[in-house]
Amino acid sequence: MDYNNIVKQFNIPEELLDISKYGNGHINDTFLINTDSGKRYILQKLNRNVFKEPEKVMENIVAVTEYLKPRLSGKVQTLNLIPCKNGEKYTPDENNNLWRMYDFVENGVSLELPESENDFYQSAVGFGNFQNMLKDYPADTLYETIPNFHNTPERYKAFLEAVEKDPLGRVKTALEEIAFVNERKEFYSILEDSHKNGNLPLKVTHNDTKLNNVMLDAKTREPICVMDLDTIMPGYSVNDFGDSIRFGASTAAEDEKDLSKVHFDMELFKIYTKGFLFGCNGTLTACEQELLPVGAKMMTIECGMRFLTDYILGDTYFKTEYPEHNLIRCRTQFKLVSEMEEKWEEMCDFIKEFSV
Ligand code: ADP
Ligand code: GN1
Ligand code: MG
Repeated sequence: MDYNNIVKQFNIPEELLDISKYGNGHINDTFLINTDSGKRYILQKLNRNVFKEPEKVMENIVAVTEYLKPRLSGKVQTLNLIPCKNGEKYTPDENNNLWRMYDFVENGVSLELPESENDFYQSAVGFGNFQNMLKDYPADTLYETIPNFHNTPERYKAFLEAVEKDPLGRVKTALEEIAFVNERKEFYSILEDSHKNGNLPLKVTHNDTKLNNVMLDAKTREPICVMDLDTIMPGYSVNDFGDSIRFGASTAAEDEKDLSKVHFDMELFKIYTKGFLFGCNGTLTACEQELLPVGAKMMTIECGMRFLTDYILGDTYFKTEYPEHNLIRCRTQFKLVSEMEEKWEEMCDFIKEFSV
């Protein structure tokens, strides 16, 4: 790949010094760019298989980041997209891959697991504040760039189709996991039903609130930038809460093979709740608050279901490092779901107590 030529398409005064793979995202190809002035940039190859309409993804990102810029306070930043010299938001390469560039957010850390309870609390403040800053943004002006992204009943349908198709004969290696998903099918429509009944509002949501998608200040550990804005779309706030719990309130990595190390940590759940509600600054409705535990379990089982679906279909969506990677990932999610079910009352009681 002629990275020099790609970098030359962007409107920056510097020359490329070196380029290296960066981060742990499952979707795009991310690179860190060092330049001759010392200024650093992020260069990303957009995943065209995941983002079928990249123009719309970029329009959402531009619209939201431009909206946020005048509303930022303190050290909080938003992603800053670097346009191409021809004014476009991304540039194609000779294989028709699309590349975009951002300023590198300096002096921060992006974590795979919280290093302290405070890290997790601060990530919650960051994502809650993000929601708060966007509370008046008209949700219906954003494109739905991945249709039904967190529509769990639709995800369940896709899962059933994959099991039915079984193109690689992998179903027989995941029977227990498949049963786990089927046993919980009544659960999947709770949020969609609540929305249809007029209770759960559609808002502007991030939809991918993993810990590694928020940058914390390297020194103070306060949130400085919510990143990975590809999935900004209308959605449910409880899912933004839930996806963070799924990833961060676990005692182990998302792809830990030893399930005895994987636990849902109630303390981390409580800490995240406090930080998120603080960051949201009163913007959540009573219904949204009550459904926070449902959001946590929904995102965890949905993500497990998505990993399992991808495993069955041959790992065409998430990046994987070995053939069972998605199966291993789905197992950690289901272990967390089981423990959430065991601690369900405590989760709900805490939310109730904390809300009054
Ligand atoms: P993916 O969609 O593949 O997850 P991300 O946009 O999340 O891609 O980028 C992957 C990782 O790269 C992030 O988790 C974060 O650690 C890092 N990253 C992304 N954008 C920036 C940025 N502008 N500045 C610093 N780090 C970034
Ligand atoms: C993907 O892009 P990344 O790695 O931040 C995925 C999320 C999943 C997550 C699981 C666009 O997030 O929905 O929850 O992996 N993003 C997309 O780790 O599908
Ligand atoms: Mg990411």
